[in-house]
Formats: sequence, C-alpha cells, structure tokens
Amino acid sequence: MMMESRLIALASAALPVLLLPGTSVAVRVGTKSKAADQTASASWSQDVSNGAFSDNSDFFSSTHGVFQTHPERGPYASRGGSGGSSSGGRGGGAGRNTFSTKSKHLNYRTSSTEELKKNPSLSSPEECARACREGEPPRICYYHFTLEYYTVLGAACQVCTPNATNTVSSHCQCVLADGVERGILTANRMVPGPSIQVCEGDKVVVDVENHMEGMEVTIHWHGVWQRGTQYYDGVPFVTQCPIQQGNTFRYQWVAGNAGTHFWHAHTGLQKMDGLYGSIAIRQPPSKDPNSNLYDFDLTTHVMLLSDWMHEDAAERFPGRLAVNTGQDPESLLINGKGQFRDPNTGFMTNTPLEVFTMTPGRRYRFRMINSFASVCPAQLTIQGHNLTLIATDGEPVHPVLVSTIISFSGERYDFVINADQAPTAYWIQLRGLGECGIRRVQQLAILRYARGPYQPSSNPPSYDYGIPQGVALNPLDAICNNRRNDAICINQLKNARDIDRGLLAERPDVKIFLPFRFHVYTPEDLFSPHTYDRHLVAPNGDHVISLIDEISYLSAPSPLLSQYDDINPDQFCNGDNIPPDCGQNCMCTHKIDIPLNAVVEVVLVDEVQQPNLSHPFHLHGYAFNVIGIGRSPDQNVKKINLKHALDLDRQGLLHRQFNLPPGKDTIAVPNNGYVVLRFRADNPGFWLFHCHFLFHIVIGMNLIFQVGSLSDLPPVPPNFPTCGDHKAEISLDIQNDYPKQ
Ligand SMILES: [Cu+2]
Repeated sequence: MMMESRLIALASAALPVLLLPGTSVAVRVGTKSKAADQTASASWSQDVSNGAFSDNSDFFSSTHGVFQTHPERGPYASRGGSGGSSSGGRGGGAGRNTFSTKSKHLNYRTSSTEELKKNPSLSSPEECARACREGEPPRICYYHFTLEYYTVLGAACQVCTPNATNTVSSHCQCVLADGVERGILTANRMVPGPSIQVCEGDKVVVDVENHMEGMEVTIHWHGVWQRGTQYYDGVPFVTQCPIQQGNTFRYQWVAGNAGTHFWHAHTGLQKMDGLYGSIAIRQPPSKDPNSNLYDFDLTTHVMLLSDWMHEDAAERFPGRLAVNTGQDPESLLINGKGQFRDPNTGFMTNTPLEVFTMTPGRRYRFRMINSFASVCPAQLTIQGHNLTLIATDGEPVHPVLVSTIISFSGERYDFVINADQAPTAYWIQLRGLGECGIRRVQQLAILRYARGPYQPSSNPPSYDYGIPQGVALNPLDAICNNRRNDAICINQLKNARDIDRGLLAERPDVKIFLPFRFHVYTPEDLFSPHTYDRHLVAPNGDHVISLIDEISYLSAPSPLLSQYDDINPDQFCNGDNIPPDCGQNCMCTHKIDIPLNAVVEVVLVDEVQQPNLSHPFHLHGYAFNVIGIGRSPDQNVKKINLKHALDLDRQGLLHRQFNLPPGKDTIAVPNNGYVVLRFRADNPGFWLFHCHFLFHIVIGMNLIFQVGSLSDLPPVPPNFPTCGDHKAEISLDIQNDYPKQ
C-alpha cells in the first residue's frame, strides 16, 4: 500500500514523470535524435577515429558510454587544463551544482574529489574508461566510494531522474530500482555502485569511505587475482580487518587479469542491499582471441543482473516461520533498473527499464555479471537474437552459439550479439529459476536498434510464456557427459588460452575431496540455554548451518594475512585435524594448507541433495580449470556422497576431460552431483573458497586455502589496520580502580 501511494505522489507532483520504458529518452531527443542514435555506433574500443568523443550534445541517455558524459559537469570538474576555477568560467550550470549551494556540507562531501585534485599522476574514472591499445603506458585509476544508508525513491527523485548506467558517479542521486520504496546501502548513491572500467595493467586505487552508521564493511574485487596485492582482496578477518564506520580504507591493486568482473561487499548481508558494481578490465584487441567476433565493446553494454528484496536482507536472517519465510527475492534488476508487479494488487510500477542500443549491421560484446545473492539461478534470453558466448569469468573460450544463458551467483558471461535483425526493439527477459520459480520473479530490459522504436511491438514476455528457448548454456539437469542438441554444459566449453601442461597430467600433486551439506538442528538442541549457535531458517522451516567436509567456517578474531601470530592455533582446523568433541556442528576456521606451485585438484561433492539447489563455489586469487561436471553413473545410487565419490574416483569413473578445459573462478555444483576442478597454486596467500550464496556464506559454507608459507608473502603494508579481541585481566582492586572524588 505504501508503495502505491508513493508512486502516485511521484506521478502527480511537479516531479520528473516516470515514463514508460524508453519513452523518457525519446522525449529528450528532439533535434538531437540523430546524435543520440549514433552514439551506439561510436565505438571507442576498436574504431575510435569516427568521432565518438566529439558529440557535444548537452544531454546523455542510457545509450551513451561513460565518456559521453560531460567532464566539466562532473565531480572531477576542476581537473585538467582549466585548472581549479572551472566553476567561474565555464558556464554556470555545472559550477552551481557543485560549489554554489548555501548548505554547509559534512567534509566527506568533497573527499571524493580531493585526491584527484591533489595528485596529478592519477587518472579519473572517466579517463580510465578508454580504448586499450598495445604499447600505451598504464594509468593509475582513482575511485572514491562513499558508503551510506540510503533510500530508493528518496527526495533526490524530486530533483532529477537518473539515466546513465555503468558510470562511476551519477549526476543524479535518485535511486529508482524497481519503483518500490525501501531503505538500501549505496556507494556514491547509485545502484549498482560505481563501475570500474580500466585497461589490463592499470593500477586501480579505491578509497572506500564508510559512513554506514554502526556498520563495518570490506569490498571484494571478484575475479581480480590480487597477485602481489593479497592484502587488498577484501575478505574480513582473512585479508584485512573490516573498515570501521567513519574510516577510509585504500585498496590498491593492479588490473592484472582482463575480463568481466565485479565488486561487492564481503561483509554480512550488505551485498544484497545494494553494495555491488561492475568491473571491466579490457585488453588491446590483439590480446583477445575473440576480438575478431565483435565490432564494439561499449561501457554501456555491461549487463549487471541482481536479485532484489523489498526490505533489508537482514530481515530474512536467520529467517522467519510465518510471514516472508525463506530468503528468496521479491524482484530482479538489470543494471539497477526494473519494474515490479505487486502480486496482491496487480499494480505495476512504471519505473524505466534498462535499454541497450545497437546500430544495425554491427556486432556488440556484452558483459553479463550475475550479482545475485540468493540461491536462484538466473536465465537470460533476448528476443530474436542468438548469443555467441566468448568468455566466462574473464577467461576466453572458443565461441559457441546459444539462445539462453543460465547463470549462478558470482558467474560472468561475455557474449556477442549481431545486430542483423529487423531494426526495431526487442525484449530482454531475465527469469529467476529454482526457488524463484515459486514467486515467478522476472525482470525485463530492452534491446533496440538505433533509429528504431524504443518499445517492442510485441507484448512483454511473462514468466510462464517467455521468449522461445533453443540451446541453453549451463542446463540445470547437468547431464554433461555427452554432447546434446538442446544445451551446452560448462565443462563442454573449450578454453581459448594455452593451458599449463602440469594441470593436464593424470595425477595432480594434491587432491582434495570436499563434500558439503547442511546440518539440521532440532529446536531442542539449537535453543538449549547458554548456547548461541548461528543458524538459518530455510524456506521449509529447517534450522540449518553449512558444513564443508563436516566443518562450519568460523571467522578468526584477526586477519590471518596480516596478524597470523595473534591467532590461537587451536582456532584452525580441517578434515584431517578436527578438534576433539567438535560435534556435528563443528565450528572453527577451516584452513587447508597447499604447497606453493602445487597442482591442486578439488572434487566438490554435493551432499545437500536438495532438488533445485546447485551451489556455486568461488575461488579467490585464481581462475581454475573445470575438468569435470557430473552425477553418479550408477543408477542404483540415488544420492551421491563422499564415500561414493571416492569409489567412483578409484574406479576411474569420475568424469574428467583434459581437452582444453575452460577457465573459471565460480562454478555451480549440480545438485546430487560433483565438480572436478584444478589450478596451479602459484599465487601465495590466504584465499577464500566458498559457496557464493550470501545466506550460505554467513552460516559457514567457506574455507581458506593457505598457499605457501608466511615467508612467501609480501610484507604487511605500513600502518595496516589491526583488530582483535580485547580481554584484559580483570582487576580485583576495586578501591583503586574507582577514583574518589
Ligand atoms: Cu551454498
């Protein structure tokens, strides 16, 4: 009800009217329509000579790239040739917005621009989002994230309507999301947060300034290997202490491995409330084995998919029994945009949908990021267009043609769309599968051809009557041992890069079987006096924790990487060293030691065996090769478990294939199945390996690989923050402790 009245207010007051998808752009276009329509063809990746940057139109739409925004209007206004006084001489609008307001602002208002003004060797985000050319010197790209509690449909929406996506800072602080009011967490008052778009080899510096009252945070750069910069991987109590409220932590890392990645909060449940954004690390075309397959790689063609609740994620943890049970989202977003139909009233919000624009006859690289937090797989289909898959998790593959992509939390898929259809507008449909099928959550976006209509002529696809599907990538049934006509499995993709031969040898140096499951508490056990065991209330009402190899991961009180000696060795455990009497809910800091440079094989075995639930495991610090995906070939085995997987391996029946196994850093383990992956442990450090479902992380579905010894690590950065328990001796001298007046 609140949602409905709020929207009526928006539409009736003297506010920017939220138009139907696409029409807001049309309204703005007027005489500039030609310029607007041509921007999609303004490549900057391979064809920058055709004037992409010379479009001086005084507006921009979501079809424009980052650098079509106007630097003199942005927060970085005073940099560059015009010096610090640009607000005086450059036409009033911009200057007024930035400097001439009457309010006194908290000092963190301008902290985002200070460092750039002060340090001329830094490049702004806009300067770094550029075409990458061989032989050009790397840049140092500076970003500032201000993290806050914020609101969807707040009063900022009375001032302006946001229309740029995949940018670093929005000129409009209004967050629309799916048009339903709620409290959120934001970086720079945007959802998704700032986009980091750089060239391979650049250095990325991000100052994370935490102004979330009473909250601590870390940011993880998902997919970035952090070679030599282990301290900036952003895992709380593994690589750093969480950033306290009011503090700024400076992350600095080299964009060493190209590809489509993303960043997100790695603390608590903050990711699901809005703390995520895209990362694109581009390469010179000569370095991408698939660069001949596309003409454009636009900053605006990043497609970040997220699931969305209409309340704080913490409202669902540990979880409820009666109202809003489970942890499934109400809605989905595409680049932070979408619409929502209230299932009770049938009322539909009228917020703008995301629009991607292509010029007829050209081929476009899209960078899709699954930033879901819940357990739902995401299915993306585009009306009338096939998708040529060219990379996953940043690693190139031999191109394959599919018509729909099923992805899991943490995965990325890059694909090419050929704009060879009738030049009109098409629906993009994103469906939540698995548990999300109960609520039938979906979201739409629009793919349009420049100069064509903004709105598809066909009715929007519904959850049950969707866009026709042909070949699916990543089928949920995980029947992956043989070629099939209707689907391509991840282990059937072919790596487009050379593979370390050691990884293809029959025997790895280290083989690790990791079965995982839930432990189900009885209420009597869980709620016995003086015990406070963490738990999740699953949708079926079970109270569970996660176990990997019979251990539920518990954070250490200090980071292993920077304060190893402060941690009691008894805190650590693993399958070979389970503490005595650890119980069925054994909780400790699960750490597996791996010699530096060893070839490691990990076999993940799903003992959860819940239909509709496949857990995606993400490895920090590396990409691994997917050697095998499967289910038991033994028809008599209804449920796989560790013992059965070991038997299969002994008989040589675990599916492995060594012909160009694809590289990835996140892989879903089919339910009641297994995954075999390998990597060479050549990046020393403490690397988290975990299920990427947010609510499984917080109940312990994690472990740490310690690769190498402490002496293999670079020194702790100077003045690195520390943390830990404070348990001073209890003084018995009350008289002296309490000063007399
Ligand atoms: Cu999981």
